Amino acid sequence: STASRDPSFINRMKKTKKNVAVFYGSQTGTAEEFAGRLARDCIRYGMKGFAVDPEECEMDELTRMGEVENSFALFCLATYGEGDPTDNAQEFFDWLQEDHDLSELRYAVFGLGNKTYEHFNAMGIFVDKRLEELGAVRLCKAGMGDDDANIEEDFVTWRETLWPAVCEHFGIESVGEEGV
Ligand code: FMN
Repeated sequence: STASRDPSFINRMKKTKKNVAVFYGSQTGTAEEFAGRLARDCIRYGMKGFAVDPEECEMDELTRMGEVENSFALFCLATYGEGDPTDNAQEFFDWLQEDHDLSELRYAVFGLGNKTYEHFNAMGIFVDKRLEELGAVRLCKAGMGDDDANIEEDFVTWRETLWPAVCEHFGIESVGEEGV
């Protein structure tokens, strides 16, 4: 019931002065929820983020991230089936099989999975590695959430490594945070 959105996330970043795009590959909502929390975190560091469904935007624009100052992308990506992407990340997964110049992209990945599956976090691992191969700059080590144990705790722990790395990379003084 919503009007279709401009598929250009770069336009959206420019128009709304946002610099952090948080993409999620989610089937049952966990990755989407984490993405929303990361987007909201940004304000603490004087940045503006928004959560985006990769299926609803033109992922080819990852090659043009340099058009938005101090921009970066975060990816919360669940794995399903035989180590497959979620339905909404399938096209993005296919796009990553091709060659692209991602040298303007800075990124970090949090994978969502479950250790009882053979292909634990395959999607998160693949995207983290592939983006780097395509020239993107990794801001921090990928997080590997395991919902067989405590995925909330895995997420919170990873987030505590993400923001200091982001602040260091962009020379941001953290606002009201201890020990960062
Ligand atoms: N996790 C993995 O690491 N590898 C898998 O192959 C995998 N397959 C799954 C298949 C099914 C049917 C279900 C229900 C879960 C699977 N998981 C797997 C775990 C999910 O990735 C994990 O529960 C994740 O938190 C789901 O995120 P979402 O709520 O955003 O969809």
